[in-house]
Amino acid sequence: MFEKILIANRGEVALRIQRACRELGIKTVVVHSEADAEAKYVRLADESVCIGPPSSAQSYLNIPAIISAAEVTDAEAIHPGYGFLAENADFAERVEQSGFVFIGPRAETIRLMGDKVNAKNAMKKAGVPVVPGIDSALPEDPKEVSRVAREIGYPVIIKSVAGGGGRGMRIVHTEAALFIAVQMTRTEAQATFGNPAIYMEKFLENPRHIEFQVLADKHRNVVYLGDRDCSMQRRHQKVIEEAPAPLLSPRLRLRISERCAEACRKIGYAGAGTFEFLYEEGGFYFIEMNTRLQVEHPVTEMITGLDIVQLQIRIAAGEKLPIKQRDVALRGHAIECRINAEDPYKFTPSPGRITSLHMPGGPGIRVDTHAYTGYFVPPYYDSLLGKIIAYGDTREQAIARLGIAFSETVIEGIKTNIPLHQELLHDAAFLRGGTSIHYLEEKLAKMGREE
Ligand code: MV4
Repeated sequence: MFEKILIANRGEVALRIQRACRELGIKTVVVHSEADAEAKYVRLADESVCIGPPSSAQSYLNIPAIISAAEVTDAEAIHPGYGFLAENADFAERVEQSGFVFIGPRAETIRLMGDKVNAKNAMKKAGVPVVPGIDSALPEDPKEVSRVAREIGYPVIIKSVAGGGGRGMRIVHTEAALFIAVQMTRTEAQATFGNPAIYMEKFLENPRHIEFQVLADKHRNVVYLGDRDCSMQRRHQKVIEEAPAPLLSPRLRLRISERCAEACRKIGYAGAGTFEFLYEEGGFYFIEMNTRLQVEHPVTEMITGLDIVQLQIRIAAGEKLPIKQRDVALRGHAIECRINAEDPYKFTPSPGRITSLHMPGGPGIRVDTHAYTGYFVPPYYDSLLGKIIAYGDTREQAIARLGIAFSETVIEGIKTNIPLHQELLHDAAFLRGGTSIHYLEEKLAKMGREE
């Protein structure tokens, strides 16, 4: 096992990774920007290195500075967390070339999944159901493009090959709108990702977002840890996630899980991974694979009793998975509410000093946050302050516990989205479960809170 790990991230996930290291007896180094010098996880780490000014580009995305920090502190491995450099294949490659272990899949795997057309083709070949569409980037010839669109059938969606996570997409309903949309998406793809390649899929009008968590070691052992429903979102920012996905047939869950595990074996996947699907009318359609730890990993930890971050570290160290599939039991229900420092109605960021903070506790409640009374939320980064996660024997119990948790929670000095969560906990459609990816935006529009 490693003696020392460098954490190349900030905020609640830096603290989460630190807790996993501590339990494994591993020393921690955190890198931080000038804006995060006072952060709790920086003080709690065994060592810390300031790697640059507040802007992410000059700190958390500064590859040479992070590798130098690993060198001077004699760390053996680097955990990238989520966001920032977590899915940057060049970073993973440079970490390994510098003699450190990257805690995540091989650079080659990250690169494969970063190309969304290659990822889809690899999954299709491995028996995972994918969204209908073309299996290569779109050609230049407008006649060919309109032939492809007719073949798929309108509405279609045009996406960037190098995109993902909802950036650089366009829905097209008619042939008349096709060429302009293709041109605009290409231009945007070039500007945003430095790669003009785009592809086309059938547009699914009212799906749910359901993802499957897997863990694979470097010895071809794979386990699946069930699914999560992340449909409650606004502008591609998830708000609530839960495991297992409500109202899903156990047979279908098992079938898709096994396909995902088989795909991992086929591509030699190693590490924690998430298969993202759209689910519509009883069918699953793969869209993307995430090759990192996800923000919402705690709901899976709560229903499996496993520590995904510790397992990531053990896999990176070359250990065999300590569990077989038959040892994995999904029990109960877990729901995570993301707490953001933002206006609950306008969604504008709300940085500043937290003058008072009380977090909930009690049966079935887990709080992952780096915030504390007196903490200054810097304006430079994502507004995620932490997560409140509730576990229950049933979905109803998890929801009831979330209600109690919010009644205990106090965050003063900044605005948070807690009022939105409290409203959603009483929403009839949420209580039924199984709402689509459009539900929250439509609800907000009806309440007159958007546009
Ligand atoms: C789609 C889609 C409908 N049909 N693909 C958005 C994020 C990126 N990961 C894929 N996304 C979508 N792809 C087809 N063929 C609808 C979305 C989508 C979405 C997906 C998951 C969660 C939230 C979403 C919000 C808007 C659109």
